[in-house]
Amino acid sequence: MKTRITELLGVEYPLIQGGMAWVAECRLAAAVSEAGGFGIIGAGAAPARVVREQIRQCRALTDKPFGVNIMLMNPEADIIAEVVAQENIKAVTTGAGNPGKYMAGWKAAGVRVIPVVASVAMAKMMERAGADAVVAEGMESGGHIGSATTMALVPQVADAVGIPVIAAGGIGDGRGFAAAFMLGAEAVQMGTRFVVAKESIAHENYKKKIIAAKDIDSQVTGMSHGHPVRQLRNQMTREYLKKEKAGAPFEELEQLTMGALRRAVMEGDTVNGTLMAGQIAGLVDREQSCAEIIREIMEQAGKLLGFDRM
Ligand code: TUI
Repeated sequence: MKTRITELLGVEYPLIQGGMAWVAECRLAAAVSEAGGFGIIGAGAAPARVVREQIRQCRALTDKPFGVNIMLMNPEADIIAEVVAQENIKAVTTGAGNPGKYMAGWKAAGVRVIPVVASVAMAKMMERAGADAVVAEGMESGGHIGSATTMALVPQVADAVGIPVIAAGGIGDGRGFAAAFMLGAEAVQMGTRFVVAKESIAHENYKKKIIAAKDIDSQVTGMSHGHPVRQLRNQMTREYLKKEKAGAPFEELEQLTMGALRRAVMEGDTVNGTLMAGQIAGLVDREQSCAEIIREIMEQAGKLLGFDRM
């Protein structure tokens, strides 16, 4: 299936894997790219040295194109931005901030730039700054979110910019894929469904929680201090939200979440860890290989959108 995004990224399918901190390391990214999607290494909070190693390991696992996501609150974001330019990466996506200051360097190095945005204003600003595409990410997503839903955000961003739009947030199967295209998207980005992929290194306990999750099992913490994060409800979120409601200072709340994503992903701490996941977790019901996930989604979407072969 051809869209401006498959052309831009040199991939078979317009299906991108989210740059999830800790989860999106080289094995997941390589498996998604091998299956015809666009795999992404999520730099998250990792130091630049680790990101470079991950890129090189990914290259050893696949000769297909893949990308890197830079979480702009990473203290080493400036160095990681350089690493991406040096390592001849096909495309970079960014999250949790404005990548404007890196744009010229990436463009000069031939890296495609795809900022994740949560508003029309940010999408327009990124287009003016030279972005090749944007990911319009709705608040159904896991992790750090904006306030607009995917259903409302995607068509408004698609109308506001001329560059291609990738929809994210609440998409977990071929129906979500097809719906995103109806809204004007030319690709989708999925995170939660890939957390439970066979090739995902997320701890078994984390995967089980996503598989067991129902539609309304996620909660948003940190709204009061401007860093809303969607995750599955557990003892930590209950405690956090109780404290947040009582007006606890940011520093006290931060104590609860320090290192908590790593504890969830790597150690399987489902009680005090941060189990980032989107609202679509309720739809995700089993562990499959990336190839199976992508084949299933493209078949279902193909039928709905009226393509024989996607
Ligand atoms: O970045 C994400 N999702 C993330 S990042 C992350 S790591 C983290 N861990 C703990 C607390 C906070 C973060 C986990 N999930 N998605 C992309 C995204 N970007 N969503 C929303 C935004 C965004 C928000 C504001 C993009 C730009 C923006 O602009 C602000 C500005 O600087 O103008």
